Amino acid sequence: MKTIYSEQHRLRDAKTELHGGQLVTPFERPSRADTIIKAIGQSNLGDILEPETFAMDLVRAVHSDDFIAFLETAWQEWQDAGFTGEAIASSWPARRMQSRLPDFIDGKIGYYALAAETSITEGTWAAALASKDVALTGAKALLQGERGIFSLCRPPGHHAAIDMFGGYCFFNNAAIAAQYLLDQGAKRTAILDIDFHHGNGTQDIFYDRDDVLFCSLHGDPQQAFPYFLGYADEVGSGEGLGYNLNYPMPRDTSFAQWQKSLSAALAKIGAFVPQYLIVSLGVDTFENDPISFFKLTTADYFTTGAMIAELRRPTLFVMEGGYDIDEVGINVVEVLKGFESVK
Ligand code: Q9C
Ligand code: ZN
Repeated sequence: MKTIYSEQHRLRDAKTELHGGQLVTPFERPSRADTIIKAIGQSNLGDILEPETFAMDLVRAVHSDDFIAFLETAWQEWQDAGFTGEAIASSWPARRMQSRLPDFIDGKIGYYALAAETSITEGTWAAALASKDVALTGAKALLQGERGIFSLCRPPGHHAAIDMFGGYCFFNNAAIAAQYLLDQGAKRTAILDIDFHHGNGTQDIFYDRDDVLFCSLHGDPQQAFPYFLGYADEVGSGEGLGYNLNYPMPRDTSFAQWQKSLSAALAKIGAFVPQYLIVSLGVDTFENDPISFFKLTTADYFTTGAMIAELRRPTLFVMEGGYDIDEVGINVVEVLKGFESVK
Protein backbone atom coordinates (compact mmCIF):
# COMPACT_ATOMS: atom_id res chain seq x y z
CA MET A 1 0.00 0.00 0.00
CA LYS A 2 1.29 3.42 -0.98
CA THR A 3 1.43 6.33 1.46
CA ILE A 4 0.87 9.95 0.44
CA TYR A 5 2.81 12.37 2.63
CA SER A 6 3.93 16.01 2.56
CA GLU A 7 6.60 17.69 4.67
CA GLN A 8 4.37 20.78 4.57
CA HIS A 9 2.58 19.43 7.65
CA ARG A 10 5.40 21.01 9.69
CA LEU A 11 3.96 24.46 8.94
CA ARG A 12 1.23 23.59 11.42
CA ASP A 13 3.25 24.04 14.60
CA ALA A 14 1.11 25.84 17.15
CA LYS A 15 2.71 26.58 20.49
CA THR A 16 -0.51 26.74 22.46
CA GLU A 17 -3.60 24.66 23.16
CA LEU A 18 -6.09 25.69 25.82
CA HIS A 19 -6.27 22.58 28.02
CA GLY A 20 -7.51 22.35 31.58
CA GLY A 21 -7.34 26.12 31.95
CA GLN A 22 -3.73 26.32 30.82
CA LEU A 23 -1.97 26.98 27.55
CA VAL A 24 -0.01 23.79 26.87
CA THR A 25 2.01 22.45 23.94
CA PRO A 26 -0.63 21.07 21.56
CA PHE A 27 -1.28 17.32 21.59
CA GLU A 28 -1.63 17.61 17.79
CA ARG A 29 2.04 18.33 16.99
CA PRO A 30 4.48 17.71 14.11
CA SER A 31 6.22 14.78 15.83
CA ARG A 32 3.02 12.74 15.38
CA ALA A 33 3.59 12.64 11.63
CA ASP A 34 7.32 11.99 12.14
CA THR A 35 6.57 8.88 14.17
CA ILE A 36 4.01 7.67 11.64
CA ILE A 37 6.17 8.19 8.56
CA LYS A 38 9.12 6.52 10.30
CA ALA A 39 7.01 3.46 11.14
CA ILE A 40 5.70 3.35 7.55
CA GLY A 41 9.28 3.49 6.23
CA GLN A 42 10.35 0.61 8.47
CA SER A 43 7.30 -1.49 7.62
CA ASN A 44 7.89 -2.28 3.93
CA LEU A 45 4.24 -1.41 3.29
CA GLY A 46 5.12 0.41 0.09
CA ASP A 47 6.30 3.66 -1.47
CA ILE A 48 5.89 7.09 0.11
CA LEU A 49 4.78 9.65 -2.48
CA GLU A 50 4.39 13.44 -2.53
CA PRO A 51 0.91 14.86 -3.13
CA GLU A 52 -0.23 16.69 -6.25
CA THR A 53 -1.77 20.14 -5.86
CA PHE A 54 -5.54 20.31 -6.41
CA ALA A 55 -7.80 23.29 -7.19
CA MET A 56 -9.62 25.16 -4.43
CA ASP A 57 -12.94 24.28 -6.12
CA LEU A 58 -12.65 20.89 -4.44
CA VAL A 59 -12.50 22.57 -1.03
CA ARG A 60 -15.38 24.87 -1.96
CA ALA A 61 -17.47 21.80 -2.78
CA VAL A 62 -17.51 21.03 0.97
CA HIS A 63 -16.78 24.25 2.90
CA SER A 64 -18.44 27.67 2.58
CA ASP A 65 -16.64 30.46 0.71
CA ASP A 66 -16.79 32.81 3.70
CA PHE A 67 -15.24 30.17 5.99
CA ILE A 68 -12.39 29.50 3.55
CA ALA A 69 -11.76 33.26 3.20
CA PHE A 70 -11.70 33.56 7.01
CA LEU A 71 -9.08 30.81 7.40
CA GLU A 72 -6.88 32.37 4.73
CA THR A 73 -6.56 35.75 6.45
CA ALA A 74 -7.29 34.99 10.12
CA TRP A 75 -3.66 34.97 11.27
CA GLN A 76 -2.85 38.22 9.43
CA GLU A 77 -5.96 39.91 10.83
CA TRP A 78 -5.09 38.73 14.35
CA GLN A 79 -1.64 40.25 14.04
CA ASP A 80 -3.00 43.46 12.50
CA ALA A 81 -5.25 43.79 15.56
CA GLY A 82 -2.10 43.94 17.68
CA PHE A 83 -2.58 40.63 19.49
CA THR A 84 0.72 39.02 20.42
CA GLY A 85 -0.34 35.45 21.14
CA GLU A 86 -1.73 32.79 18.83
CA ALA A 87 -5.27 33.32 17.53
CA ILE A 88 -7.75 31.69 19.93
CA ALA A 89 -11.52 32.13 20.08
CA SER A 90 -13.05 33.33 23.33
CA SER A 91 -16.54 34.62 22.41
CA TRP A 92 -19.35 32.68 20.75
CA PRO A 93 -22.87 33.17 19.42
CA ALA A 94 -24.31 31.29 22.41
CA ARG A 95 -27.98 30.56 23.07
CA ARG A 96 -30.39 33.47 22.31
CA MET A 97 -27.60 35.59 20.83
CA GLN A 98 -27.29 36.50 17.13
CA SER A 99 -25.32 34.38 14.70
CA ARG A 100 -24.31 37.47 12.74
CA LEU A 101 -20.72 37.63 11.51
CA PRO A 102 -18.72 40.40 13.24
CA ASP A 103 -16.10 42.47 11.35
CA PHE A 104 -13.40 42.34 13.99
CA ILE A 105 -11.17 39.28 14.05
CA ASP A 106 -11.72 38.53 17.76
CA GLY A 107 -15.43 38.21 17.01
CA LYS A 108 -14.97 36.49 13.64
CA ILE A 109 -12.85 33.74 15.12
CA GLY A 110 -15.58 32.99 17.66
CA TYR A 111 -18.13 32.81 14.85
CA TYR A 112 -16.07 30.21 12.95
CA ALA A 113 -14.61 28.23 15.89
CA LEU A 114 -16.46 25.26 17.35
CA ALA A 115 -14.11 25.13 20.36
CA ALA A 116 -11.26 27.13 21.90
CA GLU A 117 -8.45 24.57 22.06
CA THR A 118 -7.33 25.02 18.46
CA SER A 119 -5.26 28.15 17.83
CA ILE A 120 -4.63 29.61 14.37
CA THR A 121 -0.96 30.35 13.68
CA GLU A 122 1.43 31.49 10.97
CA GLY A 123 1.63 28.34 8.82
CA THR A 124 -1.77 26.88 9.57
CA TRP A 125 -3.39 27.84 6.26
CA ALA A 126 -0.51 26.44 4.16
CA ALA A 127 -0.42 23.19 6.13
CA ALA A 128 -4.19 22.75 5.87
CA LEU A 129 -3.97 23.26 2.09
CA ALA A 130 -1.25 20.61 1.81
CA SER A 131 -3.21 18.22 4.02
CA LYS A 132 -6.24 18.31 1.69
CA ASP A 133 -3.87 17.65 -1.26
CA VAL A 134 -2.58 14.56 0.56
CA ALA A 135 -6.17 13.30 0.90
CA LEU A 136 -7.10 14.16 -2.71
CA THR A 137 -3.97 12.51 -4.12
CA GLY A 138 -4.97 9.34 -2.28
CA ALA A 139 -8.51 9.58 -3.67
CA LYS A 140 -7.14 10.00 -7.21
CA ALA A 141 -5.06 6.85 -6.76
CA LEU A 142 -8.26 4.97 -5.91
CA LEU A 143 -9.80 6.25 -9.16
CA GLN A 144 -6.74 4.89 -10.94
CA GLY A 145 -7.35 1.44 -9.53
CA GLU A 146 -5.46 1.17 -6.25
CA ARG A 147 -7.15 -1.12 -3.73
CA GLY A 148 -5.83 0.58 -0.59
CA ILE A 149 -4.07 3.92 -0.03
CA PHE A 150 -2.89 5.74 3.08
CA SER A 151 -3.10 9.55 3.10
CA LEU A 152 -0.98 10.74 6.02
CA CYS A 153 -2.93 13.96 6.52
CA ARG A 154 -1.83 16.49 9.10
CA PRO A 155 -3.54 18.64 10.32
CA PRO A 156 -6.47 16.23 10.70
CA GLY A 157 -9.95 17.03 9.36
CA HIS A 158 -13.00 15.23 10.73
CA HIS A 159 -14.08 17.95 13.19
CA ALA A 160 -14.06 20.63 10.47
CA ALA A 161 -17.67 21.36 9.49
CA ILE A 162 -19.12 23.30 6.53
CA ASP A 163 -18.17 26.60 8.17
CA MET A 164 -16.35 25.73 11.42
CA PHE A 165 -12.83 24.74 12.48
CA GLY A 166 -11.75 23.20 15.79
CA GLY A 167 -10.73 19.95 17.43
CA TYR A 168 -7.33 20.46 15.70
CA CYS A 169 -9.06 20.46 12.27
CA PHE A 170 -9.38 23.14 9.55
CA PHE A 171 -10.41 21.47 6.27
CA ASN A 172 -12.31 18.20 6.35
CA ASN A 173 -9.86 16.10 4.34
CA ALA A 174 -12.01 12.92 4.30
CA ALA A 175 -15.12 14.84 3.22
CA ILE A 176 -13.22 16.67 0.48
CA ALA A 177 -11.91 13.32 -0.80
CA ALA A 178 -15.41 11.76 -0.68
CA GLN A 179 -16.97 14.65 -2.61
CA TYR A 180 -14.18 14.44 -5.20
CA LEU A 181 -14.84 10.72 -5.74
CA LEU A 182 -18.55 11.47 -6.27
CA ASP A 183 -17.73 14.33 -8.65
CA GLN A 184 -15.55 11.93 -10.62
CA GLY A 185 -18.51 9.60 -11.16
CA ALA A 186 -18.93 7.45 -8.06
CA LYS A 187 -22.60 7.01 -7.13
CA ARG A 188 -22.03 6.12 -3.48
CA THR A 189 -19.12 6.55 -1.08
CA ALA A 190 -19.05 5.46 2.56
CA ILE A 191 -17.02 7.10 5.32
CA LEU A 192 -16.15 5.00 8.35
CA ASP A 193 -14.80 7.16 11.18
CA ILE A 194 -12.88 5.13 13.79
CA ASP A 195 -11.13 8.08 15.47
CA PHE A 196 -11.93 8.17 19.20
CA HIS A 197 -13.86 11.42 18.74
CA HIS A 198 -17.15 11.85 16.92
CA GLY A 199 -16.68 13.07 13.34
CA ASN A 200 -19.02 16.00 13.81
CA GLY A 201 -17.68 17.87 10.78
CA THR A 202 -18.18 14.98 8.39
CA GLN A 203 -21.66 14.38 9.81
CA ASP A 204 -22.48 18.08 9.31
CA ILE A 205 -21.34 18.07 5.69
CA PHE A 206 -23.30 14.98 4.57
CA TYR A 207 -26.23 14.96 7.02
CA ASP A 208 -28.99 15.49 4.45
CA ARG A 209 -27.53 13.31 1.69
CA ASP A 210 -27.98 9.69 0.67
CA ASP A 211 -24.89 9.42 -1.59
CA VAL A 212 -22.50 9.36 1.39
CA LEU A 213 -23.09 6.92 4.24
CA PHE A 214 -21.35 8.19 7.37
CA CYS A 215 -20.64 5.83 10.30
CA SER A 216 -18.78 7.05 13.39
CA LEU A 217 -17.53 5.02 16.39
CA HIS A 218 -16.61 7.30 19.27
CA GLY A 219 -16.61 8.24 22.94
CA ASP A 220 -20.09 9.06 24.26
CA PRO A 221 -20.67 12.82 23.82
CA GLN A 222 -21.91 12.94 27.43
CA GLN A 223 -18.25 12.35 28.37
CA ALA A 224 -16.13 13.24 25.35
CA PHE A 225 -15.33 16.01 22.88
CA PRO A 226 -17.05 17.39 20.80
CA TYR A 227 -19.81 17.00 23.46
CA PHE A 228 -22.58 18.63 21.43
CA LEU A 229 -22.97 16.09 18.61
CA GLY A 230 -22.53 12.35 18.15
CA TYR A 231 -25.60 10.78 19.78
CA ALA A 232 -27.05 7.56 18.39
CA ASP A 233 -30.36 9.26 17.56
CA GLU A 234 -28.68 11.52 14.98
CA VAL A 235 -29.66 9.49 11.91
CA GLY A 236 -29.65 12.00 9.05
CA SER A 237 -32.36 14.29 7.67
CA GLY A 238 -34.43 14.59 4.48
CA GLU A 239 -32.94 12.41 1.75
CA GLY A 240 -30.12 11.64 4.19
CA LEU A 241 -32.44 9.93 6.68
CA GLY A 242 -30.84 6.61 7.60
CA TYR A 243 -27.45 7.53 6.10
CA ASN A 244 -25.82 8.80 9.30
CA LEU A 245 -24.99 6.23 11.96
CA ASN A 246 -23.40 7.01 15.32
CA TYR A 247 -21.98 4.42 17.72
CA PRO A 248 -21.17 6.22 21.00
CA MET A 249 -19.41 4.10 23.63
CA PRO A 250 -18.61 4.59 27.32
CA ARG A 251 -15.38 5.10 29.23
CA ASP A 252 -13.00 2.08 29.29
CA THR A 253 -14.58 0.43 26.25
CA SER A 254 -12.50 -2.67 25.39
CA PHE A 255 -11.77 -3.99 21.91
CA ALA A 256 -14.34 -6.78 22.41
CA GLN A 257 -17.05 -4.14 22.90
CA TRP A 258 -15.71 -1.71 20.28
CA GLN A 259 -15.49 -4.53 17.73
CA LYS A 260 -19.26 -5.10 18.02
CA SER A 261 -19.87 -1.51 16.93
CA LEU A 262 -17.33 -1.93 14.15
CA SER A 263 -19.07 -5.10 12.90
CA ALA A 264 -22.44 -3.35 12.99
CA ALA A 265 -21.08 -0.37 11.04
CA LEU A 266 -19.34 -2.62 8.51
CA ALA A 267 -22.59 -4.56 7.93
CA LYS A 268 -24.40 -1.27 7.18
CA ILE A 269 -21.62 -0.18 4.84
CA GLY A 270 -21.67 -3.57 3.07
CA ALA A 271 -25.43 -3.27 2.50
CA PHE A 272 -24.95 0.27 1.11
CA VAL A 273 -22.56 -1.16 -1.54
CA PRO A 274 -20.35 1.92 -1.90
CA GLN A 275 -17.98 2.23 -4.87
CA TYR A 276 -15.36 3.55 -2.44
CA LEU A 277 -14.69 3.48 1.28
CA ILE A 278 -12.92 6.26 3.13
CA VAL A 279 -11.69 5.50 6.64
CA SER A 280 -11.16 8.43 8.98
CA LEU A 281 -8.30 6.72 10.78
CA GLY A 282 -7.66 7.92 14.30
CA VAL A 283 -5.70 5.75 16.73
CA ASP A 284 -6.63 7.81 19.78
CA THR A 285 -8.72 4.77 20.76
CA PHE A 286 -5.41 3.37 22.08
CA GLU A 287 -5.25 2.41 25.75
CA ASN A 288 -2.45 4.91 26.48
CA ASP A 289 -3.82 7.86 24.54
CA PRO A 290 -3.40 10.96 26.74
CA ILE A 291 -6.76 12.61 25.90
CA SER A 292 -9.10 9.66 25.27
CA PHE A 293 -10.69 6.78 27.19
CA PHE A 294 -10.97 3.58 25.14
CA LYS A 295 -8.78 0.54 25.76
CA LEU A 296 -7.60 -0.73 22.37
CA THR A 297 -4.17 -2.40 22.19
CA THR A 298 -1.65 -2.49 19.34
CA ALA A 299 -2.70 -6.02 18.27
CA ASP A 300 -6.32 -4.85 17.97
CA TYR A 301 -5.38 -2.45 15.18
CA PHE A 302 -4.30 -5.32 12.92
CA THR A 303 -7.66 -7.03 13.47
CA THR A 304 -9.43 -3.74 12.73
CA GLY A 305 -7.62 -3.35 9.39
CA ALA A 306 -8.42 -6.94 8.42
CA MET A 307 -12.12 -6.48 9.28
CA ILE A 308 -12.28 -3.35 7.11
CA ALA A 309 -10.61 -5.20 4.22
CA GLU A 310 -13.31 -7.90 4.32
CA LEU A 311 -15.67 -5.33 2.75
CA ARG A 312 -13.49 -5.62 -0.38
CA ARG A 313 -13.99 -2.01 -1.39
CA PRO A 314 -11.27 0.31 -2.75
CA THR A 315 -10.28 2.02 0.51
CA LEU A 316 -8.64 5.33 1.32
CA PHE A 317 -7.28 5.67 4.87
CA VAL A 318 -7.15 9.34 5.91
CA MET A 319 -5.14 10.14 9.05
CA GLU A 320 -7.07 11.83 11.85
CA GLY A 321 -6.10 11.71 15.57
CA GLY A 322 -3.83 9.68 17.86
CA TYR A 323 -1.71 11.39 20.50
CA ASP A 324 0.48 8.77 22.14
CA ILE A 325 3.52 9.94 20.19
CA ASP A 326 5.55 6.76 20.88
CA GLU A 327 2.89 4.32 19.69
CA VAL A 328 0.91 6.26 17.08
CA GLY A 329 3.17 5.04 14.25
CA ILE A 330 3.04 1.33 15.05
CA ASN A 331 -0.71 1.45 15.65
CA VAL A 332 -1.34 3.05 12.24
CA VAL A 333 0.97 0.54 10.53
CA GLU A 334 -0.89 -2.35 12.19
CA VAL A 335 -4.22 -1.16 10.73
CA LEU A 336 -2.68 -0.93 7.25
CA LYS A 337 -0.92 -4.31 7.58
CA GLY A 338 -4.15 -5.90 8.76
CA PHE A 339 -5.89 -4.48 5.69
CA GLU A 340 -3.14 -5.82 3.41
CA SER A 341 -3.29 -9.29 5.04
CA VAL A 342 -6.72 -9.96 3.47
CA LYS A 343 -6.37 -11.19 -0.08
N1 Q9C B 1 -7.33 19.54 25.54
C1 Q9C B 1 -8.85 14.75 16.78
O1 Q9C B 1 -8.61 13.69 17.31
N2 Q9C B 1 -10.32 18.31 23.02
N3 Q9C B 1 -9.20 15.85 17.49
C2 Q9C B 1 -9.06 18.07 23.58
C3 Q9C B 1 -7.64 18.12 25.52
C4 Q9C B 1 -10.23 18.35 21.58
C5 Q9C B 1 -9.35 15.80 18.92
C6 Q9C B 1 -9.08 17.94 25.06
C7 Q9C B 1 -9.88 17.03 20.99
C8 Q9C B 1 -9.81 17.09 19.49
C9 Q9C B 1 -8.68 14.93 15.31
ZN1 ZN C 1 -9.73 12.10 17.80
